Amino acid sequence: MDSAETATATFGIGCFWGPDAQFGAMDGVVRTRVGYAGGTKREPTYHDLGDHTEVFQVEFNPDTITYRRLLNHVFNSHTTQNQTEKTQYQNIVFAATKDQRAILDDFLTVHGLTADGIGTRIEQLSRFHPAEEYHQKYNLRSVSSFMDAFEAAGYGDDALRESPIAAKLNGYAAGHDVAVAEDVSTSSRETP
Ligand code: MHO
Repeated sequence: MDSAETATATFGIGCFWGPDAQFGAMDGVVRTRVGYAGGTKREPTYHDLGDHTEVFQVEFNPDTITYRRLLNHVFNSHTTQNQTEKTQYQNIVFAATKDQRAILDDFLTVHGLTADGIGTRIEQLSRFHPAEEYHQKYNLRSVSSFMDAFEAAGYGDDALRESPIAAKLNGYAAGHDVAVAEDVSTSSRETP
């Protein structure tokens, strides 16, 4: 799959390790990344986050899963009324484009919610700062046989983070159902 055919969505619903795996396992989610967003600090790091929040980013195939479906999962995966004071773990739903914002506004309306009436922050994404390599595909990293295989195949840190297969295996390692397509042998070969 070519990146040009995918769209990208970014959300914060607490520690980013969990949703990285949960959303990575979903049909239509092609790539995942975790990082920091929502603040203004220039070069946030895990130990020096400033005003940023832990977020996850999914690159998805809109023919298989829509932004609206992703919103559905996001709103089922957090409580809109209880916002934590800790900026690091706040719930934030980002819109990256005008189209996403229109879908988000409609989603809220359909569910009887308003941006001002919920604790969840509803914001325009300005910049996504990728997190350190050891936070990417966190669950996958604890399975040494998988990591050994990626290393043997020549994957570096960036390639692992951007790998569609690693996103699925990360979900699998966290215990999520990962659909295995029957036509897997005919899909294009992934190279790091
Ligand atoms: N420090 C917590 C959360 C990590 S998450 C990347 C833990 O060890 O579970 O914020």
